Order: sequence, then structure tokens, then C-alpha cells
Amino acid sequence: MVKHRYYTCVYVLLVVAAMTLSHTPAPSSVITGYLGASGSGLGIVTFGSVATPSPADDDVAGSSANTIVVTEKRFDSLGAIWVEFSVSDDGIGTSEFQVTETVTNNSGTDWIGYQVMVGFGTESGWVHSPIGDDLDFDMPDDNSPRDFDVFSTLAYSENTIDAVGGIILAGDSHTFTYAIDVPNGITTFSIRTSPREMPIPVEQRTWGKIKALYR
Ligand SMILES: [Ca+2]
Ligand SMILES: [Ca+2]
Ligand SMILES: [Ca+2]
Repeated sequence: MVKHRYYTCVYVLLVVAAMTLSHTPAPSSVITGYLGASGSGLGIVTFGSVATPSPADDDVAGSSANTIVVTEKRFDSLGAIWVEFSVSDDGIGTSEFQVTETVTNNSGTDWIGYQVMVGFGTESGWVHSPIGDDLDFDMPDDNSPRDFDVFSTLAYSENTIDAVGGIILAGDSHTFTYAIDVPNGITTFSIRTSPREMPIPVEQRTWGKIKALYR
């Protein structure tokens, strides 16, 4: 009888422990904070939010619940803009983020392309992320939204996206989205974005000349 009560007691303790663990929130793998914007293209960057409700979800298909929102990124010239983030490493895996940014062309000239790169540092201290360090544009899973609105053709690899095949007229705004994997073992990362200029003056444009830019 004593032995029976002992086993019953152990069983109850195990059940209570399991219930307690199941209600303990998982520790965040990667928490990002926004550190600011810089670069020669900078007009205004209005940062929206960053959230990591689903840490260590690297191979998620579709949009991750983790989000980075840039409400407005306004280019006042054709230079690059960096946005930088801090990372907290709790060691339980890479987290994927769905980035959404609304970009405004205030450079005074039309664009025929837009490039996004992921890496470290900003401006003269910028280092492009290498292949295989797990900081990348959802590679190798490649199963989450990547949409550059007016740009119909995307050339992308682990660390660079080139969006072409469309025109963003001077003064227009468009919203882009793409996924980034943020690994353990880093303390910051940055996103470098830059527009590509339409090299043909308005008065000389024909559809033949514009199409030739994409060959
Ligand atoms: Ca990389
Ligand atoms: Ca991924
Ligand atoms: Ca994914």
C-alpha cells in the first residue's frame, strides 16, 4: 500500500510538472530591435515594428508570424539606405521574419530596378553576408512570399535580391515583401536597399529602348 501511494505521488508530481512546462512560454530565440537608418539615399525612414512571436521557425512555409515592418522608406537620391537591427541570441535556432516595406521614389528620376542585400554594419563599414552563415533570404527553404509589386522579374540568391522588369515613376510609392532568416550567433544585422536608375531621359523613351534594358 505504501509503495502504491509512493508511485501515485510520483505520477501526480510528473503530471503537474508536465502541465507547468506546457504552459511556460518558449524562450525567444532571436529578438530584434531597430537601431536606425543611414546611407546616401536616405530621405526618411519611418520604422513600424518588429515582433518575434514564433522564434526558431526557420523552415516555415508562407509568411512567418515574425515580422519587420518599415512604414516608409523614402529615397531622396539614388544612393543606398541601410536599416540595422540588434539580435539577442538565446540559442534555440534560426528565426524567419517576413519583411514589409513601403518605398517612395523621391529621387527625382524613374527607377527600373531595386536591390536588397543582407549583411552586417552600414555604409563604409558594410559587409555583405557570406554564403552559408544562415543569414539569408529564406534559403535554402525558399518557401515564403517574395513580392516586389511593379517589378515582375526577381533574380535572387542567399544574400541578394535584384528586382527588375518594371518602372517606379518618380514620386510613386510601392510596398515590397520578402523573408529573411536570422540565425543564432550574431548580435546585429542590416538590410541594404538601393534603386536602379532609368538611364533613358523621358523625351527619348520608347518601349523598344525600355525592353532592351532587361535583356
Ligand atoms: Ca548569408
Ligand atoms: Ca527560412
Ligand atoms: Ca520560409
